[in-house]
Amino acid sequence: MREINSPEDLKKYGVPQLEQLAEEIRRFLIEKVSATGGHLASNLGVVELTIALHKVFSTPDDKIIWDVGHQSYVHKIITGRKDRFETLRQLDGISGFPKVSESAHDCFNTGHSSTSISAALGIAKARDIKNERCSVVAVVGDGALTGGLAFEALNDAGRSPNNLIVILNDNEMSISRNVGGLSSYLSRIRSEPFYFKVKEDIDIILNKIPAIGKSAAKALDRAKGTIKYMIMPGIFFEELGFTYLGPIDGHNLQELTGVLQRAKLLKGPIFIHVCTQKGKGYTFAEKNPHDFHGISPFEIETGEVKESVSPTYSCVFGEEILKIAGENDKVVAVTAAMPHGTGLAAFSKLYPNRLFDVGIAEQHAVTFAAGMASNGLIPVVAIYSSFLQRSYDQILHDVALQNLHVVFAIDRAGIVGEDGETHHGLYDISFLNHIPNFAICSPCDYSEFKKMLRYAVFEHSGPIAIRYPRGTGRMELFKAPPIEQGKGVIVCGGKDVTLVSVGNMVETALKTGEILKKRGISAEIINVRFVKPLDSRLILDSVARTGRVVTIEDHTVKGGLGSSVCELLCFSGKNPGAMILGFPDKPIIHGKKNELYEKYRLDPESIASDIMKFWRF
Ligand SMILES: Cc1ncc(C[n+]2csc(CCOP(=O)(O)OP(=O)(O)O)c2C)c(N)n1
Repeated sequence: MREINSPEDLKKYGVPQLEQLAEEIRRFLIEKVSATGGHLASNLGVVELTIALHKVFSTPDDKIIWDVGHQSYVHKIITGRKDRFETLRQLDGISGFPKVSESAHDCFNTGHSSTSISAALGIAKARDIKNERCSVVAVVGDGALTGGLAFEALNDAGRSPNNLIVILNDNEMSISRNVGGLSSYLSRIRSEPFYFKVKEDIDIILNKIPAIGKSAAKALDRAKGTIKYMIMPGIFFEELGFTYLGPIDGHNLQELTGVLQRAKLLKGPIFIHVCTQKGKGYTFAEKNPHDFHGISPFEIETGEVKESVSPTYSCVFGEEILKIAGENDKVVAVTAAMPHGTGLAAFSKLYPNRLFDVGIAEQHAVTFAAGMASNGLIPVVAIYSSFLQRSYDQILHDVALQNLHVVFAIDRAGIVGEDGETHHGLYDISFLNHIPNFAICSPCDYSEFKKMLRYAVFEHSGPIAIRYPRGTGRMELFKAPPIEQGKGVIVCGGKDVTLVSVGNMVETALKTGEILKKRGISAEIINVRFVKPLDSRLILDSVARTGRVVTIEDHTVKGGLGSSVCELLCFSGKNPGAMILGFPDKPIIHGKKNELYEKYRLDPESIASDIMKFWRF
């Protein structure tokens, strides 16, 4: 690929050379992402848009905010990080999302959807208050536009006097096909043969129609409004207060640079509707943009993923919930734009009327589920831990205070690996732990997971969350008794130290116990199963026997299992001193999961050594 070490390098090129550059960047992306894994299809779709942005605007002075940020690879390539692409998403390598700490060209960190317009408006306001001059551009996908936060920001930005450019990258896809009324509206605009020039023509033609008399003038005004409404693309955004430009072919550099230059000169909030193709330029990704949205390392020639794929927790959830739905037709499933990621694809085929994909709208998903529960259904809401953060108030106010029977299937709980700090599911226990009426449990293997799901749907009443990790787990770690609310199990007896763990960390605790055994220390291992309510009796009795307690969790040390056990010990008046093991109270970087466990001393070897040191065994 030609030398592009900063945006200045491409400013000297004309459109034909930029088109060649686009091809080179596509080849580069395919080669690099095939080795590291990452978000390929979204990036292939924005190659020309990103080049055009850097041709017309000048970062870091001008600000570009990438919504979600998974499509920022081309921006990274252009802004001096090309040579670090082998390290993409690897431990100590460059992130898969914009990071202010990584480059001055990244002005705002993203990772979760629908934040860009709010952030851009804030940056524009600050610019104007400080009397600075720069352009501020938010790039938001049509999927991200389904998030409520994006609507809140459009509503505010549209009536703001500040210069701000919002670019809608409309590829008709979220991770799966996009959903909802706005998406249908955008599709209609896409299929209209209008371009922004036409809009001006409409205005000119309408203004030329003469009106005779006052009432005729009024009627004509109304008629003009209706005509405009029917035929003008983007009227929705115009009505919000934006100047709408589009739709634009997002792979035509001539058109793109033209419209961006025009937008740069216009005043007030501007909305540019750019149409792109997800996966553009790589046949496998074009045909299957969903699979190439976020992909593991793959063979370029065949598009096949390199590693063998064994069933994950999400798959087990998908299979079991399908069986459960077959047994009770009140069971419905809700996803916020992740039917595949959460394992609900088969459910959507078999029970299309009982699966609700609400778009990237986690808040709505939860209150919507609360509504269904209040009217007699049993909703199972499957959302990744980090995205559930969005729904805190809906969980508390709409579900828990009314004690509604909503089952939360919290996928990707714990560290997720390469997606890094914005995506780690490290906070769900702490924000659910103090919500009244809520139960929180976590399975240590697939067998326990299926039992917990059945328990949650058929036996529990009130809100309950089951948290489970990204990736694969064991079929059956040990023969487990049936699930009982708030009851844990001792999986291995011992006399020197009590290891209290939950979920995937039960296996870590068992391995730690084996290492300790070889060093002459006998550990009692408890799988608490429920973080809330906690099996106080089981823990206190064990600690009374061993005199030492260690908690191990795939979660931040603040407000999780460890905090609950400490509270228990304090309130019981028998506090022997405890070791609380989990992730520290700071952002956790990206890298492979096992590398991160080792880095943060949550692998069995490190835990065993730290226990030995702590109690001077
Ligand atoms: C709050 C939140 N929910 C879910 C996701 C997972 N997610 C990442 S990208 C994406 C789809 C985004 O679609 P779009 O904005 O159209 O971008 P595209 O990939 O199509 O370019 C989703 C659902 C997220 N990042 N944040």
